[in-house]
Amino acid sequence: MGFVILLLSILILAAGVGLAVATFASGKRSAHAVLSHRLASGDIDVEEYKQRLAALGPSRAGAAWVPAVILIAIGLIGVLVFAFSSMGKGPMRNMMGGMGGMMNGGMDSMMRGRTDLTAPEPSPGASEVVITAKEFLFAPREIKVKRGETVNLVLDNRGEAFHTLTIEKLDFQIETEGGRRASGALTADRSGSFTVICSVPGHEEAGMRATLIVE
Ligand SMILES: [Cu+2]
Repeated sequence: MGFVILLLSILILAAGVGLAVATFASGKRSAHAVLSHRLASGDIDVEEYKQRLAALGPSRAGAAWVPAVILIAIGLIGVLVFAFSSMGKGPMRNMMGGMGGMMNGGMDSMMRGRTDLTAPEPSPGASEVVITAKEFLFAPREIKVKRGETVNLVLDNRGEAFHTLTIEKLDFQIETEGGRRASGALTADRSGSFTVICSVPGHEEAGMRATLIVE
């Protein structure tokens, strides 16, 4: 949009300059200019010049410049408007983009929990550990895996809402809409007890919490 305005302004500006040149050229050929020239070259004397000038009436040379001046003014204003608006655009856009990103991130995490975590694709042949999710719990509440062993964790979302199965300490998350399944390969390389939650805000507090025990 801004670019179109700039292009239009430049065209108007060019037209104005063109008209100014034409006005200047035609001014040189105007009756008044011819009279002045004839006076200067001694073709006519001052008396005759004055008589002819009076007969011609007032010069319109000034008025001839009006359209050119208007066009140039409009063109310049357009270019300036574009310059000013694009001056604010760089940082402005970044700011707006940042704000938009923040808002999107906020909205996203409201609806979808952690958006920065994923899980590797399920590993073919690995054993499956299915965890059922619904509003608002996981079942079972405790799962066990062996350290170093790859298992495919399956989130069976039997609820209505979007849920995640998130193990923050292992950077692991699978997620899915209600009524669907998601799975990912989990290889825990250290033993211990890890908290499993749904990362959608409020869901953990509502009861979507389980424990992964790595033996
Ligand atoms: Cu949830």
